[in-house]
Amino acid sequence: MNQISMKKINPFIVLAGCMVICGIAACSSEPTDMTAASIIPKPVSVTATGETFKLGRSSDIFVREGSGEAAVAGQFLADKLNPSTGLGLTVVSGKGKPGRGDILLELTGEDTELGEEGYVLEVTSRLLKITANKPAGLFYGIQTLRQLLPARIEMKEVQEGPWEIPTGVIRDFPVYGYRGIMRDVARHFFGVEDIKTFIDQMAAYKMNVLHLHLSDDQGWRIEIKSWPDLALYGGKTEVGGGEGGFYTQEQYREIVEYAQERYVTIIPEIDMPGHTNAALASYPELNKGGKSPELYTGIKVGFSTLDTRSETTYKFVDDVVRELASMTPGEYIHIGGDESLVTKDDDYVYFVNRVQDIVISHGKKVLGWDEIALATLKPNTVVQYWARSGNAVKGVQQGARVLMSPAKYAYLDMKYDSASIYGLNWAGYIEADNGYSWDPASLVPEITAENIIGIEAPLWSETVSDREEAEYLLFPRLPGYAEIGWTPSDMRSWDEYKARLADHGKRMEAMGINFYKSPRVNWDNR
Ligand code: IFG
Repeated sequence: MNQISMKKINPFIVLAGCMVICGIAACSSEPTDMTAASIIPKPVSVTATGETFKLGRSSDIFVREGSGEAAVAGQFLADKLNPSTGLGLTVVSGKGKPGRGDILLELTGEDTELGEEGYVLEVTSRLLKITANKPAGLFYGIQTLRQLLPARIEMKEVQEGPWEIPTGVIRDFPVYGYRGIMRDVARHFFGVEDIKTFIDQMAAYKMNVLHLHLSDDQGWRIEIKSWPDLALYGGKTEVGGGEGGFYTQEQYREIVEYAQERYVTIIPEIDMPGHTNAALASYPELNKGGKSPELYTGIKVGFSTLDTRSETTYKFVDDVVRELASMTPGEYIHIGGDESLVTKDDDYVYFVNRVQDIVISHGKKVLGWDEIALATLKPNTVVQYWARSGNAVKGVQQGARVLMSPAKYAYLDMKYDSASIYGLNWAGYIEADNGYSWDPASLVPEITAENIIGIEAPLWSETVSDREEAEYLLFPRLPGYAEIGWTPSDMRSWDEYKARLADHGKRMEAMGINFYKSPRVNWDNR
């Protein structure tokens, strides 16, 4: 056997050889394990095939000839990838075949299990393909694609490459069709740009409903042309006495359109008969006795009520609902109904029954806080469980579906702990793990999965007045609610999720989100 004698081998050659091999090894730090990617919400199934797909200068986004909806999705993707990659990706419609490094977006419509929001993401070393039945599915596949790329993809200025994605197949679709957040723009007003920024943030986590709490004791935030002083006077201030504000109908339509482009449905809430001081202060004729109260800038609740036995009140409600319905493409209008502590029970029930008929007469369905279950619910009315499960169960017994927003687990205005800078604590503290570790379908025994339309996490704004303060409470808990709404509960555990959430710290930073660095998460993932 021709043994190579060790004394003949030059040590420097051995060293050089090792460096070359290490060099190759180092450049092969390419991502090849798709199951190691930190995707939130966790997809239903991920299969890795162990190679790497590379986006490069020659990459394009292909859509089939004539598929306008796929082209819109493609442009959304290009607008998200180009600023940080500098690759100048363009959408190519119909001409030629996708080549190495291209992305293909295709509406197929054959995979019933995917429903309207599901997608399949197939990545080989040559091609990245997203297929779906409906455009929303393409949109959600794109959100997953963003999370398969390094966090720096979310930066607004050009970053160093490479832009590599592990190969494999993801099949994914949501558990609940209603995955929502509520923003209270009444206690403190948040302008159009803040709301648009938030819509982008929630859509990145596949959430699809934004409930806007547009009126309360402290402010009326939407222009109603037939009752102009509601916004002009009732919108003049806010908690703490600041300048308040309101959305003109044009601005509201702008928000609705921006949301629709991101598959987010806007649900407007006019809270009544309680929480109505701003409206009562704007129009004396709305008050029993014809005298208006002062504008209110504190944070007490339960002290106001509309005059539920006055026909002027129902003309007011009909005018407001008509104008709101005419600029709201979504199927629901939220009528509030919470904490009507100075409304007599029979007056409250009479009011809720009549207001349901008004909303339905304008072609919309009713959503309301769980107290509305004390009334006779119309067939499509949905009860939003926030405080008393007994009310929600009364709703189920009437055949209503339930929107799960249990304050103890889902109220984003609850402090993380006693040291939190913002937030309240009447429902208890909600750290990142508490907000994640619950299952809507087993929280209340009498409320089962088929009774549940979905989940919503409300951010009441008594203690937050601008985007950074709101983001401190919204994140990092929002991704957890997104996952509860999307991913089967038997696939979820805090111990596994918290490592993925930790990886999203860099992603939230790149998105400019002022998130709370919860000590329950090992953000350095070391
Ligand atoms: N409850 C009130 C909100 C707000 C909240 C703050 C509901 C439905 C307490 N009603 O939650 O207006 O004040 O945590």
